Amino acid sequence: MAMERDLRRALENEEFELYYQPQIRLHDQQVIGMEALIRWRHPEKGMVSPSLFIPVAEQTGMIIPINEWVIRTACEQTKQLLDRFPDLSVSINLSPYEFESRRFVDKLARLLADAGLPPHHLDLEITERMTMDTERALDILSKLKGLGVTISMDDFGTGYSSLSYLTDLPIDRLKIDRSFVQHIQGKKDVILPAIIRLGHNIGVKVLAEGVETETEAAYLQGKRCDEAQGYYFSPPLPYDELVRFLNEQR
Ligand code: G
Ligand code: G
Ligand code: MN
Ligand code: NA
Repeated sequence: MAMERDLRRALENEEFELYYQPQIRLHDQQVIGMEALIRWRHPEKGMVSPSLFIPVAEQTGMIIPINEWVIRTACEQTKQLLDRFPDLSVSINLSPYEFESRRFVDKLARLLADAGLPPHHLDLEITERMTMDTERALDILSKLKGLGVTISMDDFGTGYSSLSYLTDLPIDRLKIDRSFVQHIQGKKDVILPAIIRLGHNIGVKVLAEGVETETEAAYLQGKRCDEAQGYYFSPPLPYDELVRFLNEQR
């Protein structure tokens, strides 16, 4: 497959780059971390969106070396920031393939050790879809938690699973999907406060994604949402610009 060859070459030629979107704690507006988002600077096509190549990478198995690169790079770059910003943590998006791989826990431990990043500075984003088999998810998640990393449930509210499983899973944070935030001014207003309360009732932090306006940020803070991420605070930034953003915040 042409795209698979392209992806392999992209890794070898260092065409991938990580962007980082800051995550803000609402009550004091402090940056508490950032989500790493991969970008592909294709020599002919320009910037290729991950929504185009991640599915191909997953089908071809190229997701394994690509995400190894993502984790290594995110850990190394975050490690470099800890001297100046000791409380930061970096979130990475896991794909179902690695989540289910028996070797992933060992690999993650090795990547953290290689980078010298204390594990509590790494957050793994999983989706509801990955936890449909609750027993299996419990087993994998408890091993990952055993390393000392944290777990976030990404795109929360868009999945198919029943809510009953949530209390059983050792997760640290719900990331509310941006589709709920976009409805703040509309009729679905009841959903957001309900999700925030649900998160707090099961003892996890709640982050709202896709916050684009001051009105949305203020509303969420009023509803006691813990954290937020979105264009209102910052788009995903190249590493150098992230460093600048962090320095300007202090
Ligand atoms: O940043 P952007 O909106 O273009 O990302 C599109 C999608 O690609 C998002 O759903 C995001 O979760 C996913 N994505 C971004 N970076 C990675 C990555 O490193 N690994 C995986 N598996 N998915 C990613
Ligand atoms: O699925 P995941 O949540 O990992 O995807 C994150 C994606 O959301 C990234 O591709 C990022 O570019 C995009 N994104 C980040 N902030 C905003 C925002 O405020 N509005 C919109 N529409 N998209 C956003
Ligand atoms: Mn995400
Ligand atoms: Na999301």
